[in-house]
Amino acid sequence: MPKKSNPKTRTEFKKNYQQRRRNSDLTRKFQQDSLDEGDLAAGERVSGKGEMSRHRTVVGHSLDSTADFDAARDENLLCGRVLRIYGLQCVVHGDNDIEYRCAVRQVLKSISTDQRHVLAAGDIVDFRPEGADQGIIISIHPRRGELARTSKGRRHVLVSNVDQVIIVASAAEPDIKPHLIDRFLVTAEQASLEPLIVINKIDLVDPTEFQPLLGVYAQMGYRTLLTSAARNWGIDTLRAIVRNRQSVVAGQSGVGKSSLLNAIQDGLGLRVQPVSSENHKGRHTTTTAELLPLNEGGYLIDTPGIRQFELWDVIAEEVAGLFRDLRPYVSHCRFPDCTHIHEIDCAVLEAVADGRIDPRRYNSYVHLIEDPAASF
Ligand SMILES: Nc1nc2c(ncn2[C@@H]2O[C@H](COP(=O)(O)OP(=O)(O)OP(=O)(O)O)[C@@H](O)[C@H]2O)c(=O)[nH]1
Ligand SMILES: [Mg+2]
Ligand SMILES: [Zn+2]
Repeated sequence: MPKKSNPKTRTEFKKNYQQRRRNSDLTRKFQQDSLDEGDLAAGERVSGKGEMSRHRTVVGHSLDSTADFDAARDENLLCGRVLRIYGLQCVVHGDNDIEYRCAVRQVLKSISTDQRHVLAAGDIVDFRPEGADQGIIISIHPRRGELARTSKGRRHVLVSNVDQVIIVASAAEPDIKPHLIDRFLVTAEQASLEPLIVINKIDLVDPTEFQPLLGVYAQMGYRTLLTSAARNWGIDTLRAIVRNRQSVVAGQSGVGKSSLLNAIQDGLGLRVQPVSSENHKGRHTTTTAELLPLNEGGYLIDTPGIRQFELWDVIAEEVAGLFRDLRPYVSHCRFPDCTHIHEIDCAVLEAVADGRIDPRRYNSYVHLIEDPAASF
């Protein structure tokens, strides 16, 4: 868990302070706050009660100036990560390893207009604990990457601060579907998430069967791993990969995601069921995310809706650029709007013809363009 990185600093109230409180543009607010901090003369310190009342304290990248002022007097602020959200409440995993049920400070809520909720699972927040296990969220740290989808013109952040996505497929039962792996890869590329391709249930097949497929992915720079949750193969490696990172688990039903989670840490996969049924009461069932804290540090996310995140918000013209192996060729086609399917002088088609692009991967691309909503 990253510690709160920004020390408390004092800075002058802005003349237009009252107007700024009504500002609803999150990004602009972030920029303004960081500008304020930049304006600070080094070592500036103010003392005396009269002076105090005319200064405020900036904690991290707080979204609300009055909260900053309160925070100046609050020695007990804690930092933590939002595990899940339900209604107007959320559960925060504090740096002290205690889980707090938190409400979002009223003024913070009013800032949110473009998002359904000002908070997302995965957010790192400063909060004021109340009692043993409750608290009020005061500020949200800037996000480092987010998994979001746009519906009806609104961008909804499903989970923030994700480091990597673990794409789970199974060698058999159900049979491997490389097209589905490719779809997950496209989404991972679009969200700039580092993927890991896991082929589970390797105990059911001859592993050498999968070398050619995995070779193609490895050549593109993707990490791959063969596992068997049933036999405990590859689990130590997987555990090391997820340690101290925030990972989303993606993959078709039945491939063994929950089994892998349980192999990494006893009871982890089992925890998924009851908690996601809590989320089912909410209105946005398909888009709620939940972080599962790992004993050795880090978080896993295995939540319906998140694990089937294929192809949100991807536009056809962008798809070729999101295929790592097609990307180097797309700018060499004769037509700038080439779809790489039927055009003449298409650099992608030429690369397929002379074996520089794997034909199966190219097929995935064509399927994806022709049937973006294909179900598996
Ligand atoms: N032979 C074998 N079976 C496995 C392995 N991993 C999981 N299974 C079995 O595959 C079935 C599905 O496993 P789950 O872990 O529930 O799969 P899941 O991906 O979580 O499925 P959903 O929750 O529906 O998305 C169960 O019957 C498991 O016992 C494995 O490595 N080898
Ligand atoms: Mg499961
Ligand atoms: Zn082309």
